[in-house]
Amino acid sequence: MKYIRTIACLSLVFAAPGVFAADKVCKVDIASTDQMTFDKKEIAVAADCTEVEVTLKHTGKMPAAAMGHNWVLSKTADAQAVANDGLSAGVANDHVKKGDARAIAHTKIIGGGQTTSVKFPTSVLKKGEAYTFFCSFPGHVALMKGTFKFG
Ligand SMILES: [Cu+2]
Repeated sequence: MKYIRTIACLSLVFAAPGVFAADKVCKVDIASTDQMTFDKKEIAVAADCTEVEVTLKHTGKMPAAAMGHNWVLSKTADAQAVANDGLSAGVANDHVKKGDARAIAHTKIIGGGQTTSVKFPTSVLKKGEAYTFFCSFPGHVALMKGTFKFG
């Protein structure tokens, strides 16, 4: 009986590191400005990240109504359509159409001096897929976009 219990304990010890090592939150910081720019053109997330936490900072002074920014992630093929639908979604919905499955992740819209973040699992991403991050505030997608790579 004692022997069996020892075996059970040992298998717990060996299984546990695998369970805890499975969580790896990878943090990404990106800044946005009153000049309608992001400070990054590319974000790369390693394949062993289980979650991504993106923190968006607005380093400008202008209010959200005039120079609001958010951070939206979609497949590159969907980016323009997600941005277009975001126009009519309005600022109350952070300029992302409600329930838009093409928007993989997005932050809220912020103004100068504010910071926001979004966290999402990498299980929603496919290695090798072409992703684009962008700002969906009306008129910003042309200047405020970049490449997002996973894997
Ligand atoms: Cu913007």
